[in-house]
Amino acid sequence: MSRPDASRLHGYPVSNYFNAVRAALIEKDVAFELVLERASQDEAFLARSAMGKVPYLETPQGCIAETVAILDYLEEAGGGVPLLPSDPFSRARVRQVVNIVQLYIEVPLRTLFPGVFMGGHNSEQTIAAARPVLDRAMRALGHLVTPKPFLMGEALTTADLFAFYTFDIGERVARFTWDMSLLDQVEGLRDWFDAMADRPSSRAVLTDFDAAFAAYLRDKAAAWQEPELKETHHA
Ligand SMILES: N[C@@H](CCC(=O)N[C@@H](CS)C(=O)NCC(=O)O)C(=O)O
Repeated sequence: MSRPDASRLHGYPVSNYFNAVRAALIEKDVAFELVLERASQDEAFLARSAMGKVPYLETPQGCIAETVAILDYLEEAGGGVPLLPSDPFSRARVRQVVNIVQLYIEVPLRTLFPGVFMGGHNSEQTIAAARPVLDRAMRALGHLVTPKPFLMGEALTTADLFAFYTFDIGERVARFTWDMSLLDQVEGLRDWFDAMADRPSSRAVLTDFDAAFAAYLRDKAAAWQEPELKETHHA
C-alpha cells in the first residue's frame, strides 16, 4: 500500500479547499511538500487536475484532485493520526457533514464571491438564490453537530477541518451580504470555531492565508475589507 508521506500538495493559500487539505496533512503529522500553484485550464495542468482546480495531491502513483477524494485517500493510504472514526456509521456521519458543508454552504456562498471578494457585483437574483440553500444547510447542521468539543464528538475529524475553512471565508460573505453570522446559528459553533482557530495547524495555515488573502483583495479591488483595515481606513 502506498503511503501518503511522499505526497506533494499543490495549490495556493487563498483557497479554503487547499487549506483544509494542508491542515489535514499537518494534523495527521505526515511528511509532505507544498507546491504553490494557481488553478489553470492549460492542458498540462488538466492532466494533473481534470477540472483545472486546486488543490491536487501528487502521489507516487499519480495525481488526485477534489478535496474529499484527497482526504479519503490520506485516510485510506494509512499513516499518521486518523481523522475519521473507526466504525463505518460514524465515518459516514463525518462524510455526511462534509458533503452538506461543501454542497449547501460552500457552493452557494461561492456564487457570491464575485461581488464580495473579486471586484464584481452580485445581482439580487444571485443573492436570493443562495440564501434558502444556505438556510436549509445551517438548519441541518443544527441537527447533526453538537460541538463537544469537535463537530462530531471527542476527536478531530475531516468535518472540523473542512467546515473550519469554509466558515472562515463564509462568515465574511454572510456578514457582507446579509449582515448575518453563520456561526451564531448553531449552538456552540462560535466556540468551536475559536478553538479551531487556536490549533497549531490553523495558525500555520491562517498565517499564509492572511498574507495571500490581503494581496488578493487588493489585487481584485474587493468590496470586502478585513475589519481591522476598515477601522484603519475610517480612522
Ligand atoms: N470541488 C473542488 C473545489 C475546489 C475549488 O473550487 N478550487 C478553487 C480554488 S478555492 C479553484 O481551483 N478555482 C479555479 C477554477 O474553478 O477555475 C474540491 O473539492 O477540491
